[in-house]
Amino acid sequence: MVGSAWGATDSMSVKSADVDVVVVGGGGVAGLYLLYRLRGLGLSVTAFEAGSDVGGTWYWNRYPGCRCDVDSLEYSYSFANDLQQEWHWPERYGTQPEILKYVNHVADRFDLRRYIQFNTRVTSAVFDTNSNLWTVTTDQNGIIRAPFCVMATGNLSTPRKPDFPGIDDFQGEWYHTGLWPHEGVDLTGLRVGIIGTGSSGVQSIPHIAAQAKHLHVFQRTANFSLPARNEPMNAQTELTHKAEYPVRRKAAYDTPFGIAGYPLPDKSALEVSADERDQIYERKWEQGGSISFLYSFNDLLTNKAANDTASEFVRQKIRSTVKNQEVAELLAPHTHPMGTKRLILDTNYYETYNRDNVTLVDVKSAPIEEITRTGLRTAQAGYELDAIVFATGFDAMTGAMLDIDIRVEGGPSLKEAWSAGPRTYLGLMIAGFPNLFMIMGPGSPSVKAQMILGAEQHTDWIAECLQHLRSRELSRVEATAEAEENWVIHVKEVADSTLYPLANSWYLGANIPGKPQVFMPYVGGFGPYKKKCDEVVANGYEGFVLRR
Ligand code: N01
Repeated sequence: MVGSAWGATDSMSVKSADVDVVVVGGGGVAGLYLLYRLRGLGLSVTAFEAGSDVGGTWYWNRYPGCRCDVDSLEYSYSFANDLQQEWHWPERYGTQPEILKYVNHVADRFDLRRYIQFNTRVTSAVFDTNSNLWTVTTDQNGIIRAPFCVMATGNLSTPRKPDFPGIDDFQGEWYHTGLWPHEGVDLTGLRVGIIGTGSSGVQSIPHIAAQAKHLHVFQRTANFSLPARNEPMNAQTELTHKAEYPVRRKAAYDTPFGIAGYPLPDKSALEVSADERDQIYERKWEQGGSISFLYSFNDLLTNKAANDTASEFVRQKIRSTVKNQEVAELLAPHTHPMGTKRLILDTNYYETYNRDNVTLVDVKSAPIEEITRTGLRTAQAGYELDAIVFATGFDAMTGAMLDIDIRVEGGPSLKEAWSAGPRTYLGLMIAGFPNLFMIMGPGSPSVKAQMILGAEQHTDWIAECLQHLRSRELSRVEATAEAEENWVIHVKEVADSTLYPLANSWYLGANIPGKPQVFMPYVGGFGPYKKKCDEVVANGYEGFVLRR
């Protein structure tokens, strides 16, 4: 028994706690900062991590070409100035190995590994209202009790397992991009098929094409992808950025996506002439990056006619890059407005279709029917393959939490509470589940903001909340049903005022058969969201009940 904070006095009912806080998903970028912050408050913490080491998403996603789509100088922790000044990012966008190296460095530098139990998956978390304790059980037969539990389980951490008929009979090797073998995969000289053209597929396709004897890309829905324009880190850019770090990090909190340095547009795409519009798009296209392109005008995500101009610009770029116009037309997206599914950043994606060893197969018109012993068969033809890569995505935002049996004794499980879709207050807590926090849960900006900044903001909020409780000898915090209901309505209203719901995206849960379709991220902007979180605290934790 530790109970350094809540178990310390007789007046508290939590004396049998093993630790103050259990963190589920301790090895990811959020989990590590939680450990740093909570240990800094003098709280005892144990974290569980399914992976054998730190890294979270960057530990699991090791497919060829994997890199971040946010500039590396931005996609990094802001909590320690020494760290951000000393770390050198070699390229504009961090590669997966580079980011993993960075996360490992952070874990070592702040001595965080000692609090993490690796290779351990949490299977259940049950709250007992009498003792005020979460009992957390793991697949290693571990049981630990703590008054508080934080889910840092990640938004894109539950790979969508391929369930194609016949997969077990396939005689070649198959891989999922989100569970890529650590030792790497040599596809040299092989006949490879890849299913899926989201970010993971688009990033890996040029790399796999360079190795494979032949690559068949099985595309169901074409996506919008923009050039990343990756390059070696420019020394002057790095110097200036680092000098401005304190100002930029502060400013980022007040921006729509948690990233500073992009002036907000003040014009509609429909306010300017077609020539001027194309010049602006052209400039952004050359600069690379998704936020910059989305900031071409102020209404690309809210006005369909405005968005049509940007969507068509990208389609034209595809037509002018891909030599075979039938292939170009298949690659040109028509199913959703640009930006309403996660915009992809690529390097040489469309150019790859000009290679002789790459064939695009439309599996919308002729769906994949089965995996065979020697390849796969669509409704139209059979394909002989030595290896299949599934870039089929994730059960996003709720998958990891719903894989755990979370419940309050005598009450409904989380699965039951979320049977019609996730419901949260601020994406931080859930009514009916006391002392259970989430990092970037549904209803928070989460995947629509720079995720490391999002993790820091949520962690800071939780840490301050715990400190507030401890200083007042309180032991329980819970979101009210009313605050949750109002927030759920607000999140939906905000989403409905944009074009996002027009896409069948994983933001909506549309990629998982049977998943309730609820728009999950908060798209009102990171700035307004943070302001709301701060106001809630300033108003005495408005919408929460705090008690002994
Ligand atoms: O997954 P996805 P992802 N038959 O869901 C197809 C982040 N990320 O791993 O659209 C045929 O986007 C599916 O087709 P459709 C980023 O936030 C970031 O690529 O459902 N096809 C789709 O094409 C991203 O958005 C980075 O019709 C099937 C694809 O599989 C998120 O992770 C890098 C199918 C899945 O695309 C997820 O990206 C990588 C079937 N039965 C990922 N089932 C960076 O930082 C599914 N598909 C750059």
